[in-house]
Amino acid sequence: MERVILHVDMDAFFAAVEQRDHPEYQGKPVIVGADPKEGSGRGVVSTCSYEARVFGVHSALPISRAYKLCPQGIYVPPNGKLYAQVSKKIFEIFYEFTDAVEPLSIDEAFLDVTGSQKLFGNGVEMAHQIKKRIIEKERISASVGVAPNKYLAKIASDLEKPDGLVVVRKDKINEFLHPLDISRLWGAGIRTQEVLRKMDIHTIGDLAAFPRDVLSSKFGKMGAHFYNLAHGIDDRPIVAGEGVKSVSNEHTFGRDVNDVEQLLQTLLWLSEKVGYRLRQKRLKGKTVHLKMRYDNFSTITRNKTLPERIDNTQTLYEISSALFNENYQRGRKIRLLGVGLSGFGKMQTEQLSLFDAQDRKSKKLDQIQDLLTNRFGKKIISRADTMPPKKKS
Ligand code: TTP
Ligand code: MG
Repeated sequence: MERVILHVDMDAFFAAVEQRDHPEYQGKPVIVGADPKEGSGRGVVSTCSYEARVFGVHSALPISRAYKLCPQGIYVPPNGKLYAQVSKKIFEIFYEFTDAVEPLSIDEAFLDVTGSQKLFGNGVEMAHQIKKRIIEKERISASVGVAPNKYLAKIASDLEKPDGLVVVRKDKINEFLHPLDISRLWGAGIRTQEVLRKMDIHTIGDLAAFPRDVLSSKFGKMGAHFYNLAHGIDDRPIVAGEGVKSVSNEHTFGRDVNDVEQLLQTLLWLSEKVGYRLRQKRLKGKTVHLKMRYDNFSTITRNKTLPERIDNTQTLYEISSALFNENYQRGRKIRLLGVGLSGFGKMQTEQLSLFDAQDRKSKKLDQIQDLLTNRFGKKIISRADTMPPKKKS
């Protein structure tokens, strides 16, 4: 049976919640993040409304830069608790349609709705219903991609943001994929994109014209992966908790980085993402993994096994940053960082199956609550403060 995968992602999530609760912010550039202190503030933009994006403001931009681009913006500190509550409500809506929900972050999930079609209609109908339910219940908008696999669904949800709904039909995969720029290729950072462009590959369609073995000889393991994606092939299942061997997140920098503070901040962000997913899946693991790829593509992986299983952001960050400090060759530029956890043990997977579906659902939903406590809580703030001062590089 052909799979039906939805990727749902809220539009300008934190900013949308602020605009909902403050009607006077509606239609205005709202920037959620650090205090700009009239241009001299430190810290970054968490997110901003689409009205602010036209000024060039975006997530992770230094708040001082945002202030220069958009001094008339409405600057709002993040209200983590509130966003976690809204997230919980949105995930409740997802679980109305299927149990196969794979959370990617606070505002984003994959849903495998293949088996739900008898009850709720086809994928497109469910996408409409989910968007409608979210607006009715939470009065904010989501964008949804409907496709036969995760890769296509994730691209689709992003294409017509905000308030988008893009469907990729199986017989139209090439039409959908081929015109897209190769920056949409998963796993291809700026450097790989440059190499591809030198080979005169600018779109996914250009890439699809290359035989698999040519791509493999040029890009090694990644070559076969690129080939599959260019043909719209992605068989990865939705991982709702059971049967997970490891949970990891990677980040490829737009520009290679040798600034230790920025690298550590990225490790923190990745640890938060991994921790969040672990708690969502009620998984605790023993072995923390760090992956570092230098600008010449040499890749180092290191791991440390702990005496006890963990699932918290703080330990993930402490261990991954210690591995980083022990192994990073100062001054060298890094193109990719990754943090992961494995060693979940058999017990846990067995325990999972002891809960019935309803119980699993409510437990998962409860755990969403802790994400932003971690993100904005005291621990993170004090950890950020103990980071080394920014070096000039
Ligand atoms: P995103 O889904 O990446 O962004 P978004 O929902 O604000 O906007 P879009 O319409 O493009 O999806 O992230 C979800 C939330 O996570 C976002 O509202 C704020 C938070 N976030 C950060 O705090 N820092 C970041 O660097 C990013 C990317 C997101
Ligand atoms: Mg979003």
